[in-house]
Amino acid sequence: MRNITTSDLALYFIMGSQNVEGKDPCHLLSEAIYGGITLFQFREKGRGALVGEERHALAQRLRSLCFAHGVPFIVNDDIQFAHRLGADGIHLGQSDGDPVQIRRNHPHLWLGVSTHNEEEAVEAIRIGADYIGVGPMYSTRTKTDAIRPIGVQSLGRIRNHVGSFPIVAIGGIHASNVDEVIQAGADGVAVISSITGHMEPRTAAQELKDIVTKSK
Ligand code: TZP
Ligand code: MG
Repeated sequence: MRNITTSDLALYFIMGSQNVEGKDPCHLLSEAIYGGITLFQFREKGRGALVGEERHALAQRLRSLCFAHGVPFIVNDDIQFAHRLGADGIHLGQSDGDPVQIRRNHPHLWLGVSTHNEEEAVEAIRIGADYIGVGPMYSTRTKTDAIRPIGVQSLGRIRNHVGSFPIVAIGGIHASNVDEVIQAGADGVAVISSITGHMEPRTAAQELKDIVTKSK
């Protein structure tokens, strides 16, 4: 895989079947793609998440959609699964797997790491992450075990610490707060519910993308 760029992070869409509220995940993703998302993360996790063959079948369909449209496809947490799907990358939380070993064994995969402060950010860069997630920016109902929001001030401090290293901000991000997140130093925004929960996911993605582009 080519190196990640900050434009890949502009509108980073995350979804699993547990996020779609009865909608068709493939339709939702294709609408989001037509709306201009720049990257997709498959995150099948939490209450009602699919497992086994059902999870694999859904992931394959979403992976094919991304491939057909040239949208990078990243898998949350599970390196074996990422490998099996031919994913472009893997995203790890602070307590998921062994990022050093994953970096070593899968040099061609993009590696993203969730971080919450300067120390975690510096450590992620040291071990060879390609980008960091920073958040939660605001309160979110989507991730029930999320830590309390760290806010845009913390994002700004992390940005000052890491120079131009690629950062995507996450957590409770909607059209109304994208601008301040970008102003605080994020290269892009990672969202779930502001696209999956919108009546028109394509319009939602277009609007978010537009604000990211204009805020830079
Ligand atoms: N990690 C930190 S907050 C979050 C994740 C996966 C959930 C983001 O969902 P939403 O709906 O965009 O707040
Ligand atoms: Mg994780």
